[in-house]
Amino acid sequence: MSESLDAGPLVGVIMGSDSDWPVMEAAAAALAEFEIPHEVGVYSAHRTPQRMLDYARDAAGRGLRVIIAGAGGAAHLPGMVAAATPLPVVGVPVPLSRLDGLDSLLSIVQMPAGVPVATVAVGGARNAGLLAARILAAADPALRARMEQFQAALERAVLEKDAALRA
Ligand code: RP5
Repeated sequence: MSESLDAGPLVGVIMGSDSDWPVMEAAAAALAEFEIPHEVGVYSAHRTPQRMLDYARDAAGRGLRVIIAGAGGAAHLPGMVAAATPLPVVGVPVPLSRLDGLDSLLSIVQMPAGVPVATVAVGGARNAGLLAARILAAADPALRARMEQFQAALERAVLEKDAALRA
């Protein structure tokens, strides 16, 4: 992106437990594809509530522009972080072995009016990273151009598969 490479992180990728990382790493990978500086960390709404609040309250002042928060089960992290920061928060419902992530999804998506969390699909961490990239791209023409190239590549891939099926 157009910002200098030694800039601090613009996106925080946080999760309620290190056990969420196998899902959440796709968000970090998407940000890396677009060369967006980001940081990762574990902040539990239930086990480290004060640390979570400190992170949310300090995030904007540290230069972060978007927070991606993933959690599973009683997934309160994205909503609590959204309550304590003015930054856009993207929520990722992490699927656990019981209930297939439906509990995570409903815990994250059903926010009260005034406290939005942009919730992606269950396990949709890659889309969370791409959404964060789009949010940043709204004010960054170079990043927006890269996103348009990415979308064009998606379209080409579908057309090639269509052509292969028809051949
Ligand atoms: C949630 O509890 C975490 O986000 C994780 O998805 C789930 C289980 O955490 P661990 O018991 O694996 O640490 O808060």
